[in-house]
Amino acid sequence: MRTNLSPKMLARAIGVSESSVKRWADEGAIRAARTNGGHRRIAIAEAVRFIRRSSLPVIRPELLGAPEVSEALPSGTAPGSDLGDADRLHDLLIDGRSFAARGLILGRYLAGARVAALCDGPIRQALARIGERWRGTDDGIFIEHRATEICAQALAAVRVTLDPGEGPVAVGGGGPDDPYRLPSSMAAVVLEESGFRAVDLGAQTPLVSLRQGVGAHAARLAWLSLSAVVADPGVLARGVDRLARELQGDGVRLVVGGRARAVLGRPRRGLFVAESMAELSAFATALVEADR
Ligand code: B12
Repeated sequence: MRTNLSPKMLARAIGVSESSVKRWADEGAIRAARTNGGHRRIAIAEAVRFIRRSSLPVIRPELLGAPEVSEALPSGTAPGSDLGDADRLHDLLIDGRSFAARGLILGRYLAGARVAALCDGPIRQALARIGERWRGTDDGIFIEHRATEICAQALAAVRVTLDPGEGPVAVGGGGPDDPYRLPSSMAAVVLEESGFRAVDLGAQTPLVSLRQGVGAHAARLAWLSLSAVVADPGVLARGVDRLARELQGDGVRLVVGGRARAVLGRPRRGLFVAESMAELSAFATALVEADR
């Protein structure tokens, strides 16, 4: 993605006249800065925010610095045309077509889909199908690694377009001994879309390191993804309990999710156990709004 655009480039990308874009900028519908020479410049995060909110289709994604979108969605990014995305994404991931797979996700995002919906929908479903395909064999491990990397790239491409400004900080990661990297990076992008500045400590984060990260960044929210089946669920559950109590004492909310979240057993004080990225998004948005 580019860092900023002229009104002419944005106009051509979305198929409107340059004068319309200039008028929207002057009316404040699009925030634009001025160069030393007095020309309007629109930050890419602002252009993407405007495109998504206005539901305008992107006709020439390459002008936004996202040529992969035309590869995946040759007819443009019309909103609401997402039936069958999980199947398409699955096929692209199986074939290792990273450019088109990234384009599909980025295109849906530009068309206005919430990050959480993309994560809980096509990405989760496509990967679940990939997991079923080689259940009980080692044959598909390279495909699983490659598919994970492609989805991580797509999430990173979405993330560079988000600008949470001076929002509160959230810190999180995957559980200790947990190799799964996507759930935590999804949480980071979902939180950035909700207005948090997210610091992702990645897979295999010891609980004590998560605690340190929260302190170092004066975070308001912490997340933990538990995806792997662990050798000693009791140890993990007690560790999360202690973490939740400590964070609660500091006024920090802890959200835990992931396929293995059931190890935590009964509901615990100071802990929000969520099933999906949509729940995380709703929780985070409410916190940001309460802080305003
Ligand atoms: C990719 C993959 C791997 C890769 C991971 C690469 C990496 N660096 O990330 C590798 C090859 C390492 C791997 C290893 C193994 N895997 Co694996 N793997 C997968 C696969 C295909 C995708 C995982 C993934 O990233 N999914 C995408 C994520 C985002 O989806 P999700 O975890 O469901 O998360 C969603 C929600 O749970 C929620 N959520 C998650 N975290 C959080 C956090 C918060 C705060 C919130 C609010 C919500 C939330 O939101 C997400 C989006 O909706 C899954 C299939 C599947 N169903 O997911 C199998 C799968 C998980 N693996 C499985 C198995 C068996 C293994 C191995 C044992 C294989 C082996 N023979 O060694 C090892 C074990 C590793 C371990 N220590 O646990 C099984 C697990 C079965 C079970 N009993 O749970 C699965 C389900 C495949 C299957 N159908 O059999 N795997």
